[in-house]
Amino acid sequence: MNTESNSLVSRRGLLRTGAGLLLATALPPIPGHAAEPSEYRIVAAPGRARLAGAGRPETDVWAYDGTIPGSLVRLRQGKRARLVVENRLGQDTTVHWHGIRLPNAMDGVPGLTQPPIRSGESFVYEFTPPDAGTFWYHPHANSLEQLGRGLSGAVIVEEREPVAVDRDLLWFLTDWRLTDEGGIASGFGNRMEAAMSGRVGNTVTLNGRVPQAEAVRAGERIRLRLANGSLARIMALRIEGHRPVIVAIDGQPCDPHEPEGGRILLGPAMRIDILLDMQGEPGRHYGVIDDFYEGLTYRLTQLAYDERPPLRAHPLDAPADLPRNPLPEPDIATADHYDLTLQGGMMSGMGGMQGAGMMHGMTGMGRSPVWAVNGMSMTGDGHARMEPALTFQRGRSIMLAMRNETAWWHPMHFHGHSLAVLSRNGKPVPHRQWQDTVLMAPKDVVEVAFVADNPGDWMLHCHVMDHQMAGLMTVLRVA
Ligand SMILES: [Cu+2]
Repeated sequence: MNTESNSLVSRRGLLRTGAGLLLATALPPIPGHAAEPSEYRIVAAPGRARLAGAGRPETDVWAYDGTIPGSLVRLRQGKRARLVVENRLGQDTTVHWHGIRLPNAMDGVPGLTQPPIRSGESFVYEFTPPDAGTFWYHPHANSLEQLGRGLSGAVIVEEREPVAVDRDLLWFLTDWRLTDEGGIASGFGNRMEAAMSGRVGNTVTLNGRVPQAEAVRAGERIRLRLANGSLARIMALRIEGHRPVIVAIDGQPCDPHEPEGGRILLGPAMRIDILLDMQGEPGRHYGVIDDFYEGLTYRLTQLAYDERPPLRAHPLDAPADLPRNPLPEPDIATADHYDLTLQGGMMSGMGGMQGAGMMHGMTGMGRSPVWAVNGMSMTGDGHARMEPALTFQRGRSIMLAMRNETAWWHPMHFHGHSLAVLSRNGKPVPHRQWQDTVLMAPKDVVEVAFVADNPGDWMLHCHVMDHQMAGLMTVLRVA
């Protein structure tokens, strides 16, 4: 099998799905020109998209390069990237390159790491991605509305050597709350939702369309990159008749393993790469089911086998392991220990935010807080004068115990680092899992560790956007 030509084919296929590239100047990697940076020009502007398919009304969206999701940004591990973002939104924005370990000044948090990009202006992001994997990009300004109106896209950082699969697919999943007329429902920042599960919508798109089916062939091995770009919707995906193998979480390779109970749990902002050997029967269809919310099970899409005989008699023999990224291993024995406690929300048993000691450290703009981290509430998107909740000594190994004292799920995202997930509720977490977004169930206690090797002030926040805006956010400093 010629994996290089396969990966080139899928690269073109992926670029085609990000069509409408009038404004994008995506330069595909050129062999033999290693010194050339990967260069993109990305324009954030209002646009229109046919999310629900033919026969359904178009939706007014805000988009990167006029497409939902935005242009696929394809970078190479260890190779300099230059990303020019032009703002034509009519309001401030920034871009956060979610999960990529980059210099603080390139992290895209307005006030904290850069001035906001004013409408009509541009900002140049330049960094060298150290890790291969599946990442994404989105605004960190007026985040709830800008993300909720469509500003998001995937970043794929290619491994130095191609991975042995027949096809490399991306499913970028986005949840929308659409009106009957096809518009995006207003009411961003509803206080009741902010205190509960956040703005969960009514329409899920896959690569910008309400999905029908994914055409597959028996016998092929697919690397499927799942990314959840939703504001609040958590997903638990099952693939009928198949046994997916998780090979990477949040871009970081793990020991290949089947998901617990066959359900792939994917919180907002999380990415999971799976290897899928297509062992179904030619001509048959198999559902991909999301059953996270009780009573709200739906079929996301289906795998539609064509009639051709299997590509190969037995599943591909190549190992499922992806090459590891150069993450620094924390030294658990000598690590500095810290606690982060998530508080607030409805049914917290504390009368919402009336609990003792809450809100004393409130900073932020506008909205009053509903949530807190270690008794402090930082609301909004990030801004100047945020005092760090914790300060880590640069180069030290850090052990962080995160406690969810609330009655709600929270995908907790830390910028600028990947976290080794050690234990959950006292039980060791297997398969060497590293994450930048750790999904915490109600009352979960999760221990993570990392080396504080990236200097700067970094956001740590919930990626349910309503929760972030309403106070579930803080700053951690590496100095
Ligand atoms: Cu949350």
